[in-house]
Amino acid sequence: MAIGASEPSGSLAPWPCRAPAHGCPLGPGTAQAKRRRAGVSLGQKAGEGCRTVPLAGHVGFDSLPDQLVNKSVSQGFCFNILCVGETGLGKSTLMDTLFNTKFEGEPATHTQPGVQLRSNTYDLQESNVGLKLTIVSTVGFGDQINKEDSYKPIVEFIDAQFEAYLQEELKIRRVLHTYHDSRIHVCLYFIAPTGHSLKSLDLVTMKKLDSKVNIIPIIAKADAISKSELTKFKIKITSELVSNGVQIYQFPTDDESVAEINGTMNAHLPFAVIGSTEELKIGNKMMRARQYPWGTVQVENEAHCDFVKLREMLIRVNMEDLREQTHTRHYELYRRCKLEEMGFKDTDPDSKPFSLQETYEAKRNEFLGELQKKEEEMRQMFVQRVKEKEAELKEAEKELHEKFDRLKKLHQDEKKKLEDKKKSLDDEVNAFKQRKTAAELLQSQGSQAGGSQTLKRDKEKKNNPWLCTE
Ligand SMILES: Nc1nc2c(ncn2[C@@H]2O[C@H](COP(=O)(O)OP(=O)(O)O)[C@@H](O)[C@H]2O)c(=O)[nH]1
Ligand SMILES: [Mg+2]
Repeated sequence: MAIGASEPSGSLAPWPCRAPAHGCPLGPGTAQAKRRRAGVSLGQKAGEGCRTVPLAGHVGFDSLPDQLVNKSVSQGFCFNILCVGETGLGKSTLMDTLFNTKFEGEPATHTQPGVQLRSNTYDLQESNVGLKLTIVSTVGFGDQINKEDSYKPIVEFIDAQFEAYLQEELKIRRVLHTYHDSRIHVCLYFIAPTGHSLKSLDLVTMKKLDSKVNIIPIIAKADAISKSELTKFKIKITSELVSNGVQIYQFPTDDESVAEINGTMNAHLPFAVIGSTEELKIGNKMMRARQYPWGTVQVENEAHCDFVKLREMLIRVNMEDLREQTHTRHYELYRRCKLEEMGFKDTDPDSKPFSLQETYEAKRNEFLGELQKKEEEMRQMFVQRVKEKEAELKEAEKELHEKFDRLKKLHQDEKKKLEDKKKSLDDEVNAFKQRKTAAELLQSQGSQAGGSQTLKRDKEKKNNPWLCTE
């Protein structure tokens, strides 16, 4: 997407562009960056013991800054903006207005269950300078009943970008010059034009973010507030930020070329801005403006709002400082905390320098010691468990034996009882058989005796027919 160069139509003069520092080859070489980053002490150290010698003629290393400019221009730049603010405060509109284009994107709804961050990257071109611009916007911010954790996804997102950069930096084969740096360079914090005071959500969120990102607070939709109210509102916001210890980004005043304008602009914070994608014909010029039944608000008119101030400060004057502060202050803090958390230190307990190698060795030994200790503990635990299991098994075996013995005895008793019973039954059967044999014998004797008597009676009946036998 190509964007044409736009001249500031406000009264601010075009300031000289500040030289880029980190993350691009331009940084380390520029006099400005050197002065600001390394400070005097480093310069003195480097110069110690060196003799200044005059040159008899032109050598050519005075072209070094040009070489660096050419190199970084061919590589291109990247800039990442985070817009934090309630839904509908004009974040998307302001981005379109700032970059004089229409970034695609659907307007967010107020029905989000939580806060999400939506990130879009665009390639922009102005003259021969390429810019990879990432715009991250909060979706659903301020739309929930419970806003206690609304800041968390934002903090997590910023940390995730630092972590990704740190991981790239720690790689053996790192490619930082082609790496897409997604660290947030500036957070535009959109304050609702209430004219009262900051909401607690705004204070809490800014407080949580101030050590992680450069915050520029802005009063959104400034056309909704009168001039006198706006002055009071700005004072109120500033005093609330100070009393709550919220550190907002200050435009740097240590560089002579921009010290004056930056100093003046610091006093104008928070900027009151108006956004519009609508172009209206004012006089004989087309201008971005908002039209109302009672008149027209011009976005780029400094008597109407601070939009031009914001654009100049953010893009034309301090874009490189924002990038540099992100790297040297915020990322450095994240990196330090993270490495300390991992056990890395610069000095030993006696404040002697500790090399990375030594730290690694110490950490490795500590880890191995811990591993051995854990192994020993596990071994002990295993032996203990085996012993316990063995005792349990022995107990179970004993119980089984006892049960077996009991059953065996029971069985023997039963068997003995049955044998006794069988014996008595056998005896009974034998006695019965004897009685039966005796009875049969008696019966057969009886029947023989009965037969001879009948014969005798038959004979007597023949001889005496009148004899009655019954
Ligand atoms: N009055 C006024 N309305 C604005 C301004 N900027 C944006 N708007 C309007 O506010 C509404 C929401 O804007 P949008 O950019 O989608 O808000 P976002 O949800 O914060 O991205 C749109 O109707 C815009 O036209 C402004 O500066 N003043
Ligand atoms: Mg939006």
